[in-house]
Amino acid sequence: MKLFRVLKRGYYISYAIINNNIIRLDEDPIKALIRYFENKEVLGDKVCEINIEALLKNFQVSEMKITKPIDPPEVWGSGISYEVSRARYSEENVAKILDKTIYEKVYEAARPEIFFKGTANRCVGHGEPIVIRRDSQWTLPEPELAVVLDSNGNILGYTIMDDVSARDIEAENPLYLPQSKIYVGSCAFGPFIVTPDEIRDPYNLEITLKIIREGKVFYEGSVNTSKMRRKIQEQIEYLLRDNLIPDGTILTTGTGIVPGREHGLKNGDIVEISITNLGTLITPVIQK
Ligand code: DO4
Ligand code: MG
Repeated sequence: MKLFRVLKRGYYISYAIINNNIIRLDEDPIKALIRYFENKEVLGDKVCEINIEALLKNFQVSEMKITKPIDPPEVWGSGISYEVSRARYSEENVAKILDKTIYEKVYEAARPEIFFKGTANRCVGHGEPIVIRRDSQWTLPEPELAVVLDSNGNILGYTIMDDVSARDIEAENPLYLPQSKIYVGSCAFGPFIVTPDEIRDPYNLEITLKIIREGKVFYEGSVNTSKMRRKIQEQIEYLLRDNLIPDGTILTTGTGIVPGREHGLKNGDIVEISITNLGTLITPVIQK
């Protein structure tokens, strides 16, 4: 099933796409994901009047506006899970431990980097603006495969996430990581949550990033999730160690596409992230 949500006249309405039918859901989308995970069923009526292509392209069709598919109570991130992020993060003038940068160290270590990323009110959905904070001159999108979890760490679904990061703030001092990662508009996800029965192999998904500036492709990059060194189950296991997570928590699994200083985001850019079977997440960029 593919889950999406719209806002209509101030109300959220959730839908599931199952076998090309669009079902209007009768319950909270996180509960619907749990029901589907447990019993492969949803509560709702069959409908067919939504033009999804138009909604994805224009973000709004008549009174319906697409929005984030759930309100995640918590969002967590995992970092340096690809070789390319180890290398690119290490290019900055960063702290070293016994001659290795902290990023080289964490890439090789048994323990992954797991960090708190935010809450629902810091996240935006498809068509909604991501933010460059007012004290950052170098902010990057981080296109990532993310998993939606229940409180036991079961994967309820997959989605596209942009772990937007103020890279200059983190590069100045790694203790500034929370300020680089957690602020309003620092996290975008969607447009869908896709259940595991529709994702045959999460380690064979192509992730692509485009930054569009003034109508032209300003940056383009891609990576396959086969390059993920830090496997998803391992990340989940560390996240849950002596830690409680609520149903609907999102864990984003790290970036394998790292544009350089010359490709930082600017006010007015459009960020497009696509992942095989998960669709394309499009967000405009605003500088505060
Ligand atoms: O501390 C670095 C954060 C790394 C990250 O967010 C990633 O690798 O995706
Ligand atoms: Mg990241």
